[in-house]
Amino acid sequence: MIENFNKEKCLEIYRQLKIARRFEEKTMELGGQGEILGSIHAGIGMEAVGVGVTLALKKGDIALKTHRAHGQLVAEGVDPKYLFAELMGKENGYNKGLGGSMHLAGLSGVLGVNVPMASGAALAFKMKKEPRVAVGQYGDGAANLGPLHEAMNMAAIWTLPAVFVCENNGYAVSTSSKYSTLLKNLSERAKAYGIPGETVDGMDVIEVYKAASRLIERARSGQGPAILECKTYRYEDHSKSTAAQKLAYRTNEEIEEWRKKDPVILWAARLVKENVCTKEEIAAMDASVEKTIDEGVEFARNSPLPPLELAFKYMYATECQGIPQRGW
Ligand SMILES: Cc1ncc(C[n+]2csc(CCOP(=O)(O)OP(=O)(O)O)c2C)c(N)n1
Ligand SMILES: [Mg+2]
Repeated sequence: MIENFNKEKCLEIYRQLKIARRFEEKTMELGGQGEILGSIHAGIGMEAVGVGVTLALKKGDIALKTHRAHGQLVAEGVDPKYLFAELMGKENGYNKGLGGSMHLAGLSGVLGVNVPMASGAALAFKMKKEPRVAVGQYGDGAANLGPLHEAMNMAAIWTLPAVFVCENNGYAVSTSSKYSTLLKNLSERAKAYGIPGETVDGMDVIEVYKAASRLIERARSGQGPAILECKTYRYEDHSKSTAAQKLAYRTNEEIEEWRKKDPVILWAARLVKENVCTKEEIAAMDASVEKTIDEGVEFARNSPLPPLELAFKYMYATECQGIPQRGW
């Protein structure tokens, strides 16, 4: 038993961390082979944040995620096979292959909008008197965008049921947060809105879960929003398109230090050390995750590409010179 989690739940948390990790690693591999076109932002190393937040949500709550959240979606229970199909541009994908990586449900490729969207959703929950909470996630780079502050302030003055989760991985593309803020902890900004702000070890799934569930339940009980900053790290370069940077803007020592805190490896080690499960049970879970990933890739590979007409079907504009009539 760790926290209030029995053995089954502890293993399920391990499955979520591991499948998030393997989904992203496989996605990068497929991208490198040219099987996934376009850019991919991998969150390898950051799994404890998405999984910890997911654990803290109740049915009906929503998490508006960043461009780096494939792993979190898989941990939430999204089927990897349809997600792989979407990333490969196949018709069986969640958006019929038309959206790709940055247009998945609950994800946005536009920085900082997740916080205004979360405040908007939280306002709707409050007006409808629904006991739901909206989580808005953002990075250390996005933390400096204007709309984010406006939306946090409005959430504060209207006591909205929202929690803002800052995934501080220390970099925005290749710019260290040392150059974009003078603050040690970005959660200190909460003071400016008159709301609570906390910083936790974002490599520890239980630390993230404990703080997130406390703040989410606080928001649900009508006490308003809060900021939760999770200090974390991404192992890969910013994206597939910037992989040529080869992490040159970091030191090897820094990378090594963070790898020692690997959230997937540490959780497995803790489960074994605290006699929650055996090494063999961890290995069996790894094999089961691998099977799900392999089957998902095969499903996506064997899925058809969407027909050409579909490219025009879901467009809002129905008339445009030179382009055939289209619409819903
Ligand atoms: C409004 C907006 N400006 C710029 C970009 C280009 N862009 C995409 S990700 C990124 C860096 C984001 O850094 P951070 O918020 O720390 O998130 P991370 O990528 O580290 O997860 C930038 C500048 C964008 N997508 N949206
Ligand atoms: Mg960042």
